[in-house]
Amino acid sequence: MPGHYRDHVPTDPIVVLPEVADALAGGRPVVALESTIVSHGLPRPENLRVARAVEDTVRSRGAVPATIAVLDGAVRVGLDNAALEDIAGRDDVVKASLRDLGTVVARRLPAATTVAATSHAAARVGIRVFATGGLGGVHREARDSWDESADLATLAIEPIVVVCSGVKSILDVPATLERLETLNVTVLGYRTHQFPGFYLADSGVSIDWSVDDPGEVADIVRARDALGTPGGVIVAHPLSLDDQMDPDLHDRVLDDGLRLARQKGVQGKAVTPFLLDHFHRTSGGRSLEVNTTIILRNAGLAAEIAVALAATD
Ligand code: PSU
Ligand code: MN
Repeated sequence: MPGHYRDHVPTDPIVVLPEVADALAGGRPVVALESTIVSHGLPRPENLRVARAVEDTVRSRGAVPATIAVLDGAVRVGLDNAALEDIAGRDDVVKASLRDLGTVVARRLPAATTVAATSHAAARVGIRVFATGGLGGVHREARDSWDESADLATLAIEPIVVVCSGVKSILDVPATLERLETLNVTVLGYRTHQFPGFYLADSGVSIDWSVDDPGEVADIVRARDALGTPGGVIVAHPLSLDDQMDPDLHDRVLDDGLRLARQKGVQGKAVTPFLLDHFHRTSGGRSLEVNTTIILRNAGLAAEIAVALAATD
C-alpha cells in the first residue's frame, strides 16, 4: 500500500540548520562542507577535530559553515555538534553519492555526502560556494574499470563554486581534466596556471585560466549567471611548496597503494577511502597533516569567495 511506506518518508527531506537558513535568507555568505572527508577520508579521532577546525576557519573569515550529511531520514544542511560527532564517530555511516541520496533518506540511514551529493544539496538550498580537499575524478585504470567519480557529471549540472586542491593524486589527472572540459565545468587556477596535485602543489598539468583574488571569482560567477551557463566552477587552490608532501615519499606511497588495491581487488566506491587510508597509515602521519592543511586553506578561500559573492549579489 502506498500509504504504508509514505509514512516513513519525512515530508521535508532537506532540513537547514536555523543559523544557515537565517544567513541564506539575509543574503549573508555561507560555505557548504562535505562529510565524506570526515567519515571516510580522515582517520579518527583527528577527523572530528579537523571538521570542527574547518567550520571555525569559515567563521573566522566571515561566513557561516554548513556541513552536509544525512541523519534521521533527512539531508541536514548544517550540523549541530551531536550530528557532527555522529558522522565522525559512527561505524555505520554510508558513503552517499548523489544517486544514493534518495535511498538513504527513505531508509533513514546515516550517511556522509560526497562532493556530488553535497553539491546537489547545497545548490538546492541556495548555497553558492563549497569547500573540499580533492574532487573525485577519473581513476587510473578507468579504461578497463570505467571508474569515474560522479563528482564530475554532477559538477556539469549543479551551479556551485567548489574550492579544492585538484583531484587526488591517486587519479588520472589529465583524463579528469579532459572530462571536465567535455562536461563544460569551468576550471580556474587560484594564482596558478598549473592544476594542483592535491598532496603536491603541482600535478604537472597546465590549465587555461588563473584568477588572482576572490573578487575575480565572484565576477566570473556573476557573468556566468547572467549568461545562463550551466554547471559549476572549480577553483583549484594549490598548496605552497613548503606545505606539500615530499614528492618522493608521495610517489612511493602511491605506487604501493595502487598495487595493494589491485591485489586485494578493491573496487567501486571503496577505492578512494582505501587509498586515502593507505596514505594515512604509511606516510608516518605526513599525509594527514597535509590533508588537514589543504582543507583548512580551501575553507578559508571558500569563505572569502562567499563574502565577495554576497557583496556583489
Ligand atoms: N577528497 C579527499 N577525501 C575524500 C574525498 C575526496 O581528500 O574523502 C571523497 C569526496 O567526498 C569525493 C569522494 O566526492 O571522495 C569521491 O569518491 P568516488 O571516487 O567514489 O566518487
Ligand atoms: Mn568510483
